[in-house]
Order: sequence, then structure tokens, then C-alpha cells
Amino acid sequence: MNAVPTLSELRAVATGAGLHRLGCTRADPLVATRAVLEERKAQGLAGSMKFTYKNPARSTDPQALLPGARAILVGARSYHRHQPPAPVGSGPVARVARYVWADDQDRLHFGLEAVADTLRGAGWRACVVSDQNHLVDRAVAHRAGLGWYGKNANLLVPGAGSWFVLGSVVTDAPVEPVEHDGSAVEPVEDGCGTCQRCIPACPTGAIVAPGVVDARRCLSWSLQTTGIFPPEHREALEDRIYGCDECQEVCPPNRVELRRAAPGGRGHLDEVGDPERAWVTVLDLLDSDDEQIMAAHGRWYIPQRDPRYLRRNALVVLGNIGDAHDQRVRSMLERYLAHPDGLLRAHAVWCARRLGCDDLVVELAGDPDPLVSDELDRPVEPRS
Ligand code: B12
Ligand code: SF4
Ligand code: SF4
Repeated sequence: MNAVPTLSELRAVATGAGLHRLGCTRADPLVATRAVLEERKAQGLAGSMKFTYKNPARSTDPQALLPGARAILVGARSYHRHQPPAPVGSGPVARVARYVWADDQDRLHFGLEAVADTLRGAGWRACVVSDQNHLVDRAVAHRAGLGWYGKNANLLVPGAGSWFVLGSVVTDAPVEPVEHDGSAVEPVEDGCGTCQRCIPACPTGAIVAPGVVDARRCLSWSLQTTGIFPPEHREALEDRIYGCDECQEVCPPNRVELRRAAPGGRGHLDEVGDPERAWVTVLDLLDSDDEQIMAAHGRWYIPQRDPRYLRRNALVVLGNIGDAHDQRVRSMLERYLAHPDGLLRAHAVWCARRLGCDDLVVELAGDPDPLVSDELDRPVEPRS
């Protein structure tokens, strides 16, 4: 009979390998989560997202990942950095969400693999899963006692907030979800209380009820999906080029001073993020060829792995933060207004009109691409 490592023993391995939290839950199906996924799909709140929504029966059944699974060890790694590093480069600079400022997802994976290796070394099977389509990470993290669901839908770790990436080790080892004092691991109680700051703070009103995000309005999803960037959300995008942190930035439990006060709550806060990952020089991106864009940003989730969507997003950002008197901005607009890709011409039209450069779009009247003609028909509020 193989020995079964305890949660405490596995926590020691996890901590040594860069994880900041490790919880445990039985590998039972996530029945309530499946119902939520199906309901949100039916209500249209998932938009065109696939991920865990593609096959809710599968993404909520750990047995589908590992037949005979008995336990799930759920790990969390903080990605918090004190301050964004100072922007680099010249001209308009776009903001990147915190979760991709450094290699925290890789480090999470490394820590989870260390836990999995320990289980394998004891003769058990174990598979690592994080941010994939096959398991709803927050739901297992909640059940494994790592944190509570915030009204912004994120999982908040008590005393440390929500700046964490999550992942799991699904195993056939019957690891008991018990603490070192023998008490059972319990889900963490709601810590939001009467606070609801994140709801009105969302720039697009995407948090349609506490804990419920309408993906069709969430900037994070609009940046990651195909087609035109929703016209009604372009101004709200401001300078964001990848991801959105607004509903977490305003969240009181994420305040650094509280995190500092919390025992064991700090994570690796002293590391500084890479400025090249926290900021993007918009004109450089628009000037780059496909290979250069993928070399710089290929780690991001890019729809269909097609750099045109990063150019599309960059044109929206440029419309929000560019300076119409900057000759480099005008030259870039001229280039994109003549671009062979109609999607990019259309977004260049919006960008030019938003910057008050209507003179540049005159030549596009009669453009045969419906994306461009729709764009020309749509009123645009110039930036004051
Ligand atoms: C699809 C997806 C998205 C979509 C949709 C997000 C969403 N809210 O569902 C988009 C692209 C918009 C997105 C954005 C982001 N994501 Co995302 N995303 C995922 C993914 C792939 C699946 C999520 C999922 O299945 N959602 C399904 C729905 C049903 O889950 P839910 O919203 O959590 O719903 C629960 C709550 O509503 C709760 N609930 C039900 N009723 C009620 C009632 C109340 C009052 C409350 C409070 C809660 C509650 O129960 C539901 C089911 O468990 C996961 C990775 C994975 N495989 O799990 C990452 C994941 C959720 N994302 C993550 C991150 C970091 C982000 C962003 C912060 C990135 C960014 N900076 O832009 C934003 C945050 C947006 C937000 N406010 O949620 C992390 C979250 C870590 C954490 N601490 O919570 C994950 C876990 C990735 C990872 N492995 O670390 N994401
Ligand atoms: S990530 Fe941004 S757009 Fe999405 S719910 Fe949070 S604040 Fe709103
Ligand atoms: S801002 Fe307030 S309501 Fe929203 S998740 Fe944070 S604590 Fe909860």
C-alpha cells in the first residue's frame, strides 16, 4: 500500500517550490458550478467564450481529468508587485494587467509539478491543471478553503487579497482535506461584507450582479476576442492593451498595507515587475511586423494567435491617449487607414476621428469593406 502524504507535508513542498498557498478538497464533481456555467451560457453572459463553458459537464468533473481521482490539491501564487515599473519608451504608452508582468503562471506550474512529483514518488497518479478548459480553477480553490468569492468574481485569499493565480493537482491519492490540528478544511466565509466598491468601479458595468461578470461587457474579454472592438466600450478601454485590473485595484483587501499586516500574507512582494511587460509603446507595436509582435507578446492569449487583434487593440488605445499634433501619430494613422486589412482600417477610422483628425479619413468614403463603411456611419465623440 502506498503511503499517502498529508496536506501539511505537501504544503511544505509547495512553499519550497514557490507557491504561497496550498489547499485540499475531495475530487467530487462541482455540481453547483456546472449549473452556474449552464445558466450563464443560456443567459448569453458567456458571450462567445469557450474555455470552461465549452463543456460544463467536463470542466466540473475531476474524474474526466483523471479517472479514479480522489483529491485535488489547489495552489495559489501571488503576482502582486508594489507599483508598476516606470513606463519605458516614448510616445503613447499602454498599460498591461498585473497578472502577466512576470512569470508567475510558470512559477505556479513549477510549484504544482513539485507537489505532483511528490505524489508520484509515493506511487500515486497526479496531473497538473491551471487556466485550462478542463477545470474551473476558482471553484476548486473555493472548496479547498483558499478564499472567498468576491463580488468582482475573483477569489480573495484572506489577509492577502485577489492578486493570485490558481491551479490544481488532481490525484488518485486519498489526501485528507484536514489541517495540521486535525480540523477539516472548510470553505472561507464571505469577506466582502457590505463593501461593493468593485461593482460601480467597473468601467463598462460588466459586474451585472454580485459575483457575476457579463463577458460581453468585460474589457478583459473584449481585448481577447475576434471581430471589432465593441464601439460602446472603446472609450472605457482608456490605455489598457491587455487585461483589466480595475475591479481589483479598488478592492480594499488588495491594499498593500493590509497585506503587509497579515501574517504570511505578503507573498513575493519585493520583486519588481519587468517594465517591458507592464507597458507597451503603442507606436512601436503598430510599427512592428508579425514576428516582432509575437516575439514580444506571444505569451498573451491572442485570438487565433493572430497579431492583427493586438494591432486592433492598439489603435483603440491610440485613439484614447494619442496626441493628434504628434506627427508620428498622424503618419501611423495614414499607414493604417491604407492598410489592406479592413478590420484595421475600420479601427484606424475610429482612432482618427476620436483624435479629431477627420481630414485623414475623407479618402475612405466609398471603401468597399462593410466594417469600414459601418465605422464611417457611426458617430464618434472626439476627445476634448
Ligand atoms: C473564462 C475566464 C475569464 C473570462 C470570464 C471571467 C469570469 N468571471 O468568468 C474573462 C476573459 C473575462 C476573464 C477575465 C479575468 N480573469 Co479569467 N479566467 C477564465 C477561466 C478560463 C474560466 C473561468 C470560469 O470558468 N468562469 C465560470 C464562472 C461560472 O465562474 P465565476 O465567474 O468564477 O463564477 C462563480 C461566482 O460567480 C460564484 N458565485 C455564484 N453566485 C454567486 C453569488 C455571489 C454573491 C458571489 C460573490 C459569488 C457567486 O460561483 C460561480 C461558480 O463557481 C479561468 C481559468 C479556469 N480554468 O478556471 C480564468 C481565471 C478565473 N481568470 C483569472 C484572472 C486573473 C482574470 C483577470 C483578473 C485577468 C485580467 N486582469 O484581466 C480577469 C478578471 C475578470 C473578473 N472580474 O472575473 C484567474 C482568477 C484568479 C483569482 N484570484 O480569482 C483564473 C482562475 C486563471 C488562473 N488559473 O489563475 N477570465
Ligand atoms: S476586469 Fe475590468 S471590465 Fe472586467 S469586470 Fe473587472 S473592472 Fe469590469
Ligand atoms: S471591492 Fe469590496 S465587494 Fe468587491 S470584491 Fe473587493 S471587498 Fe468584495
